[in-house]
Amino acid sequence: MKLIHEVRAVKNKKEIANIITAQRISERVLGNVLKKLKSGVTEITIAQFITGKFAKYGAHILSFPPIVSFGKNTANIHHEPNKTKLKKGDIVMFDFGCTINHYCSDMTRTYFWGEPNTRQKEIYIDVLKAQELALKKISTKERRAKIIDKAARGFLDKKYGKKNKKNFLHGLGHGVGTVIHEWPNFKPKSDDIIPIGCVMTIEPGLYFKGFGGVRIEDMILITETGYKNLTTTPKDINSAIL
Ligand SMILES: [Mn+2]
Repeated sequence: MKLIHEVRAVKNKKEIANIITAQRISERVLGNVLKKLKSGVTEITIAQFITGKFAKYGAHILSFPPIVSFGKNTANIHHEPNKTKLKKGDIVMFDFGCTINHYCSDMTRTYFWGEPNTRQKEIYIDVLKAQELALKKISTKERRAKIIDKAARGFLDKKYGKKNKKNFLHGLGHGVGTVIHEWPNFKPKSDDIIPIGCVMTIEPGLYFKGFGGVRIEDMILITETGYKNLTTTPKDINSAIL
């Protein structure tokens, strides 16, 4: 017999359509946000702008309170938007999503306000590479959560050494449905097998206290042949430089 969380993880067409609609609205909001950014604007102003835009587009219930972080605040994965002002050279992180008919979306994008320095750029490219490695693993029909997590984490561990144990504290991703974090989970010790038809996030990150962090999060649908990426917002390094 299948356990309830296993049944719930597999989405039907209608559920997937709701998640995709929620994601498209999020992408539209992110587009609005990028135009709204200017030096001196505060995180809280942008967070309120995000909530307002979602409401305007008919998404009144969000997946979770929007995360907006500037500069070194990007190193804190639990950062709550405050009066920090955007300034040239900052890393900028947005993590938000909304619900449509109770189904959530989830996305993170990291940007640079002005040309990034060498270290910022390197971290971004490595996080993106880690995400690509995980996606590549899934495209080979790998379904063991810990092996998929390892594809991304192994690469970052190798490059950033033991310190990385402190820098990539969260799992590689989680199931998304009527709640924002649901079974299954990409984690180093997870015994989960990812079923076909479930929606997962792939969200590697690197965080350096006092410097800043980068996380790139896409939402994917696990398919028979691999996966379908439900996130369309660009994430290449050039798109990340504002
Ligand atoms: Mn997430």
